[in-house]
Amino acid sequence: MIGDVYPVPAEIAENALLNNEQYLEMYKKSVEDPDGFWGEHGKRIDWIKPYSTVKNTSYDYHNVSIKWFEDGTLNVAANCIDRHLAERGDQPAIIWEGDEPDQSKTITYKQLSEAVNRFANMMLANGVKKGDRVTVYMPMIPEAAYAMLACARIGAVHSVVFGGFSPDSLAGRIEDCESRFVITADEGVRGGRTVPLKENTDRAIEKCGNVDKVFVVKRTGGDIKMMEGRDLWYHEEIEKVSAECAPAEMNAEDPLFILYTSGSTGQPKGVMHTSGGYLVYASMTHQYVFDYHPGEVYWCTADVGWVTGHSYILYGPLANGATTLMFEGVPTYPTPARFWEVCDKHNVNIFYTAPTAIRALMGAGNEHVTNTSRKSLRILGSVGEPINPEAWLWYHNIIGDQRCPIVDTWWQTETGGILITPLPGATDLKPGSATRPFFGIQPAIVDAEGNFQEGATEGNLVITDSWPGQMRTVYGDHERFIQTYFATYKGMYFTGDGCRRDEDGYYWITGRVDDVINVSGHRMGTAEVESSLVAHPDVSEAAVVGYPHDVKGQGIYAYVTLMEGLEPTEELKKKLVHHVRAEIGPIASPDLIQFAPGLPKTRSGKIMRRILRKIAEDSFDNLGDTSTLADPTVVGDLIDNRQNKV
Ligand code: 6R9
Repeated sequence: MIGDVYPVPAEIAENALLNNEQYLEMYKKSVEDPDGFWGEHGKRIDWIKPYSTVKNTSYDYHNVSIKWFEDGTLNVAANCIDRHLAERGDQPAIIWEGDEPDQSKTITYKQLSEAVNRFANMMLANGVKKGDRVTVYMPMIPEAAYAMLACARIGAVHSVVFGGFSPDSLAGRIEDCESRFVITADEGVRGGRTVPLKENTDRAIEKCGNVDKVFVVKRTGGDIKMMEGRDLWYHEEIEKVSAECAPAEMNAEDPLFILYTSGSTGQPKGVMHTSGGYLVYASMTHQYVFDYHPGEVYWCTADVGWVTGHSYILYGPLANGATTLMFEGVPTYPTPARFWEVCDKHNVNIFYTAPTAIRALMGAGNEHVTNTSRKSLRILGSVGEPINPEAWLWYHNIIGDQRCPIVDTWWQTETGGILITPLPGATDLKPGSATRPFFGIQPAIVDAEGNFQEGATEGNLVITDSWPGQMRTVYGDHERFIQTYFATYKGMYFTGDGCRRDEDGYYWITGRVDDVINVSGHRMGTAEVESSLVAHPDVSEAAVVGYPHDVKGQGIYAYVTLMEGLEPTEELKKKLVHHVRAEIGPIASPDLIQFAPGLPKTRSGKIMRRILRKIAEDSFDNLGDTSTLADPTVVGDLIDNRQNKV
């Protein structure tokens, strides 16, 4: 029940890697002696040249600098592949489940090794060099993993762009990191529909230019255009190169990847992660948070286009020699039983998904679940947004048959890995709480002025010291990195999340406190949607806020002021939705559009989003002070015309 505490089940406790006492002891050491703690745990991966220093970090506002294991050298791909070959060469590294239920295949560590080496040699043969940025715009097929690992093998920096993004969004990301290489597929397939990835790539390159080579993987055999001299078929090129490729020796602080993410202002930022600390942190969190035991089948349902796919489909599990399942499709295709059928088909032991998927499947009815066995499941995980206790309980009672602990893992693209989470054998669970910090993580709650709040309290979540998986900079803009994360509360990393801490020291994330909205676990900056809307010739002004949505968590609510003399029609609304989809991608589609003759503004012209948020949330009685508005009468009109939930 909501409010109950769920203790560690006896059968989990028996075999768990860590119990509560061990957690407490390790946690204490990790924060009291970070050098000693990470110096020891850094050895969990293979180094070419061992590090002699561990932590060298400064959160000083004037000089933010984050370095871990800085004189060590390693290769991330060799850690994810080569070092497992002797012991588990024939073990499945990746189990791929296609969009259609009759399509699946298994890639052993040996096969992964050959595929990645060929991929790497193909890139080298076509001019990709250490340090070059390579954009990966791929469906969820094994070649996406090969591409990322091949970059890591030769020291190229991948920038994966989610396949649901539009040509414009792709172009912006190619341009921002000056990427001269793109890896894509002819088409993707999801939920029975095709996605024109190559065509989108062509359109993106028309906009941004400067791309030398496009490597194209054949997924569907669909009709696409290949540009002579620029576009190369992967299946042809890998035949021309050897299956041996020596891993590049990389410094711990050499970049591993860039991943674009939305913030409260401006265009998406290129979050940059480096090699050594990231891999140590991803692998350690994967092992302990999911209580991973050798031989287990682990499935994270994310897309590799998001950070969860980077750290917990690819790098964490493979560094640990795990078997990781990669799913091309969607939870409801062909039926809402798909997830559980896949669990039975591949004997999945650990299952990690997002609350939005759980809520959608919850609405589809229990018979889709109860017709499957799910006996192999041991641990369940949640990520991406706060999980409401109702969804937690359904996940626990119906999916896990009350046997499986749920790890509600809080983290961000910026953090590289999980920061606040239960550990299956150590933590008593409370539905809706991400519970306690992982090793080395020092969360704190501050008020608006940055004063620490002690004990049971609520406020803004900050982290007071660095951990190895933390992002190092915003690609090409270190100042923006400092301003975004270290300027609000000087000397601390500001997460952008609100948070409550209860009397047991458990953390409850309450959601973003900035202008970022979380739609189905995906981050969207309101500013991005606004600038897309105002780019439409019919729009004079737009303001976008989030509102509570039963399945998506938050929906996108757009207030739009039209150009003088234009008629507000339903058809125009559809046009605007279509426009945003085409400009950014389907995930940015407004759910509701309200035409507003005027927006509430202060006398200095600042839009008062607080009021717009309240109206979108349907809480009209609590609008706060509206007396400072330039024209207080607009508020009445906005309330009268509030759009109904769909
Ligand atoms: C990993 C990932 C980060 C934002 C984060 C927060 C929300 C993620 C959560 C959660 C509550 C959880 N978030 N996990 N909120 N409980 N377990 O999702 O990264 O896409 O960068 O989003 O997602 O608001 O700040 P990212």
